[in-house]
Amino acid sequence: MKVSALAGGTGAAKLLRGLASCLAPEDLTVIGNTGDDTEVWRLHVSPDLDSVMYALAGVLDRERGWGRVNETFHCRDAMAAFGAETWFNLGDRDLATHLTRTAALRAGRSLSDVTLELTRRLGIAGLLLPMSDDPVRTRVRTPEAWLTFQEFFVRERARVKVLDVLYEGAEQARPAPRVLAAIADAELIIVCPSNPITSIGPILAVPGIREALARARARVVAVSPIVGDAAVSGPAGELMRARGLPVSPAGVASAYAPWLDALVIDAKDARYVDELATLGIAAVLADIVMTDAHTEVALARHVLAAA
Ligand code: FO1
Repeated sequence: MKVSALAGGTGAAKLLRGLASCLAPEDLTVIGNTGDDTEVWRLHVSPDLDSVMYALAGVLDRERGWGRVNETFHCRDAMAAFGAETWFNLGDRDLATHLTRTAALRAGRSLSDVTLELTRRLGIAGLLLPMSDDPVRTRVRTPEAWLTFQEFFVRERARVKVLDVLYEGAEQARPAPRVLAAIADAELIIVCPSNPITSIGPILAVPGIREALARARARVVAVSPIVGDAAVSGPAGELMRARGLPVSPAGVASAYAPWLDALVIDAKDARYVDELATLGIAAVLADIVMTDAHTEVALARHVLAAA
């Protein structure tokens, strides 16, 4: 079955690892969020693309959920000694990714082109597509200032009040090559258990992507990143609240309602089944908290069966 998945970073990486072990490798296409992209030491970093790429290549640090396994941070420490900002931790092995990507972009190549090269060199047979080759940047408004996503998430540890979120550049952005075809030609579309506002939101903000999802012949199945009234991990709850969405599986469903066919929710959240039905969305009950390779594969099987 040809599967296309919309993905953020850490939560998505777990489900994608599970899916990759159930599908023929070339049957998985991932459309990744680039709203989190940032510049560190003049290097272009695409955190969500990298988390997905490292997960599919089997080199993601499972404990941190980002960066490479067996990582060291000698360069960061040396940069700190020179007075550089080091709140965003770039590992020594990880630096090779950002150096290669930045050099390619400066030479005029596109983000999708260099992402293809990086994934192929890491032995990934599936396709990882940035949502757009044009810059889209998520900004988070706090009482003090507008922050970049990484300032909010890493520097401030998501501990500040959120008043608003916007996707700078989205209106002018075009879907990257093959993104619309990946949605149109898929036999199943999966929305990974990622933050609906800052991981999936930027993808949906690229003109043409929402419309392609609404037109797609494949079923669209999402996995909730929310269990009960809280995010499985990260600041999804606070960000959904800031955007006026209830922090619940029903809030996730309403963010995706016009084009979503089914939402996989936690077995403990059966009370939301009827509310989802009123939105035209079928609820699928499963154990959605992934804690190890076994639960990643189990959830992936459940999602494929739901299709
Ligand atoms: N997340 C952190 O919490 N702290 C970090 O220092 C950090 C560094 C980092 C470096 C490269 C990379 O690809 C990701 C990194 N992340 C870090 C993860 C990232 O900021 C977030 O997980 C995503 O943007 C949210 O999906």
